[in-house]
Amino acid sequence: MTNLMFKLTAAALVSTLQSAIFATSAHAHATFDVKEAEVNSYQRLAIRIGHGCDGQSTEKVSVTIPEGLISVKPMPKPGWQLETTTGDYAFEYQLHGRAITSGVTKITWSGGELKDAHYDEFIFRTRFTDQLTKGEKLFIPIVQNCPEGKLSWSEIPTDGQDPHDLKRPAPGIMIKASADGHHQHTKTMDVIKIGDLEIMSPIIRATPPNAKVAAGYLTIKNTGSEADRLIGGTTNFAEIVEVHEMKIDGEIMRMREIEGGLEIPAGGEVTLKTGGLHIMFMKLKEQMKEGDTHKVTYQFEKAGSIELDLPVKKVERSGHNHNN
Ligand SMILES: [Cu+2]
Repeated sequence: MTNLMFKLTAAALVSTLQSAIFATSAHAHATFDVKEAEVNSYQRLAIRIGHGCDGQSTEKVSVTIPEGLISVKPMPKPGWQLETTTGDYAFEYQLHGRAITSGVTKITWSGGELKDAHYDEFIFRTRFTDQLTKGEKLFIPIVQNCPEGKLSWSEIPTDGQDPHDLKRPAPGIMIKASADGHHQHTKTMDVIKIGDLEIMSPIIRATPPNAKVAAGYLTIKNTGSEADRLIGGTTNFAEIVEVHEMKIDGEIMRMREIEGGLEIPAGGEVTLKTGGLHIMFMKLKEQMKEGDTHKVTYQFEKAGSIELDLPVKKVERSGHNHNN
């Protein structure tokens, strides 16, 4: 279960990292005014730039918006040119009954002058979706440009890394559950057994027309005494079926195949869900329409293969528990 270990370690490092930031706040890094945010809520975030690059003025500040933040609106700043880049999200979000599939992915304020001796804030508003993992820190990379050179606040502690080694940490925001607490999805699905494994709530996520990929989610419990691995699958509606994880790579949130498959530890349970581990159906041959079912064969290293009839569902993000 490398991925979960990574997350736990990263979470453990965060508090240390936090104190490191405070300890050196005299040489303030690029930080946010806000330290935590609830999912399914709008938040105003101010990027605080505490110094220039080696005495030089800052003339450009840009922020890369990670997956899971939508409805991004930057605040214009007198004396600075504002520019946004938009792009497709990896996932589809539901907001007020509408599907949101793209939006601002990068904001740049440029052409101004913030002297090394001065301090300023760069502000944007965004919605934190419940695709974000609660209890973990979301890192938001920021790049600060000066006439000669730049500072890239994009380092993220990885498994086993001492956060004190990070010279340029990406500022992070702790993700909290929404106060109404209604978004937990109930696990009342039928349990499908294969060997020592129990599969629950396997679904395919509905896609917009012409989508090239679709995601699949499920929970796998291992009641045996040996670890097993989900190594892939096959289906008629997509050419490739892979098990993916999400990782921040430099400044970009990327997904990639888990090499060697996803471990289901003995006595453990692994949930593939939005924003994290997922099955990726690639080179889709048809649209995944809500209400349809499709046959998919999942393959485990020890338990073998199992063919399932998977329902296509719209994955809601409204924060309430629809009859899922
Ligand atoms: Cu993927």
